[in-house]
Amino acid sequence: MNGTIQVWRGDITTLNVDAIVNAANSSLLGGGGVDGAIHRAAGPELLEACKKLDGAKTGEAKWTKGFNLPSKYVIHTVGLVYKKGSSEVQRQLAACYENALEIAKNQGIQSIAFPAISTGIYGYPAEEAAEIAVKTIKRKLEQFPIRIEVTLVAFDEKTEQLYKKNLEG
Ligand code: AR6
Repeated sequence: MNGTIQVWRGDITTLNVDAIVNAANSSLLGGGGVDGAIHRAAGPELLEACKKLDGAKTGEAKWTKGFNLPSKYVIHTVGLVYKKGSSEVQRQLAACYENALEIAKNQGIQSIAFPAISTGIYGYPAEEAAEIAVKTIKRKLEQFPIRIEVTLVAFDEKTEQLYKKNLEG
């Protein structure tokens, strides 16, 4: 694996990394949850930059600068609204992590922090989402051309424990 994966609990908007990932919706024009927190902390210039992105589909990722955030970039990815029994959901959630890391590779980003995409308002079960996040990031880092430090940001203790369990296993 070319890089490291660590777990950190707290507010992603405070992290001093090259890029933080935003769990956005397809409009890429802001919302609640971590999306709202990122827009508040980055300031109004972020919304202006997002307006130029022309939205994104589920699983896609697009980037902007971080403006007033400590991080240089924000990588906006669109999670999925969880549907029980859909075989698409695992693939779509994995695509969020893969496409965000693809941008990191192309932009020469050396440190990136992810929130637990889709596990809030979009309702993806935390256990399964943590497993997919860890598996997908590990697989992607096997082929990564440069070293990258990945931080999995947990906003609550349950998510923190799930990440730790999956990283050990
Ligand atoms: N730092 C880190 N993690 C956070 C923060 C924060 N400041 N705030 C919330 N989380 P959610 P989704 C966690 O709902 O499920 C928005 O309206 C939260 O505890 O933010 O992908 C968008 O515009 C949870 O674990 O995103 C979309 O419409 C995780 O971040 C929709 O919500 C994701 O929760 C996306 O829903």
